[in-house]
Amino acid sequence: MKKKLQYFVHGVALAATLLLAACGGSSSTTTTTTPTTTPTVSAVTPATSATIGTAVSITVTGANLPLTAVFTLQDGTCNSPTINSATTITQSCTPGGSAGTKTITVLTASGGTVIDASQTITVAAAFVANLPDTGITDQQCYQAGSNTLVSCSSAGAIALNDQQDGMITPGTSGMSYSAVGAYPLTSCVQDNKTGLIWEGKTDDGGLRDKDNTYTNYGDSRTGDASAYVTAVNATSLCGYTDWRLPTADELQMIVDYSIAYPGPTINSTWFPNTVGNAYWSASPYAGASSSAWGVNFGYGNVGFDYRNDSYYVRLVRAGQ
Ligand SMILES: [Ca+2]
Ligand SMILES: [Ca+2]
Repeated sequence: MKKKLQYFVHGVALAATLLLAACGGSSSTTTTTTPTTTPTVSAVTPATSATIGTAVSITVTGANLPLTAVFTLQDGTCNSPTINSATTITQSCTPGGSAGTKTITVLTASGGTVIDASQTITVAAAFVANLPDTGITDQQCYQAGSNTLVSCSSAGAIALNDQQDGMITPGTSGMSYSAVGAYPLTSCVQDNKTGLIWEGKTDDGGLRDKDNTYTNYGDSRTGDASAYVTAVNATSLCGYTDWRLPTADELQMIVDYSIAYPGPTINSTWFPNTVGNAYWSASPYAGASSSAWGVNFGYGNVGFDYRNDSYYVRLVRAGQ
């Protein structure tokens, strides 16, 4: 009895449903059946500042996005969304592959169907820092028992060591520099190998005149290289405020060893107003806190001296 009643109720309900469907189908005021919740994608940010191998936060904006929606990055990997709303999806992604235009594919869910694949981001190649060349020429090889430099093709040089710099990569072709935007070389110059941006020196009697010398106490006292760093950063030289004293290794990287004493042992076209003498570095001398390392552009050698001695200074900042 109870079962029969259930069937009966069901039958009435079914009939009612069919009746409603019939009425709806024949209605002259049919409304659209397209849902108002169609997900759409309108933009992706950032569009152009991603780099191969570096994680970047990417945000897709749109409307009616499912809360399960995710996106993928062509040739890259993406973490789960940190923000997921009907209008915004934010994920951390690491671009891979080669530089170029990469498609952002928005899906209904991880492994779901595609909502949109029309957005792209531009991915730049990662900057790979290299060591610049030393400049040592094919006439600057050593042979046994002498400090006199000889031809690298001589029997004596080959006998001593057949892998000398002047044999393997002679000359300065492995050095490369460029201007920084429209700034003059007396303001700044970039080493294309290391990516470092170097201060250019002036000869105008001003703050950055080539002839100015400084102590190297590092305590911001007047006349110290540390005070000079602060002063240069206050001028936003070449648009930057992160200038610093270079390490001894960094400073030696711009020495051109093809140039003999008295130098200056540097490419004077790219580094005008360089003095063939000692420039301070930020590297402390481990043997005594009263001393620090510097590079002498008369010979190109690295040496240390007392911090109260006054030498020249050329600042540097990280490139890229
Ligand atoms: Ca070389
Ligand atoms: Ca001067």
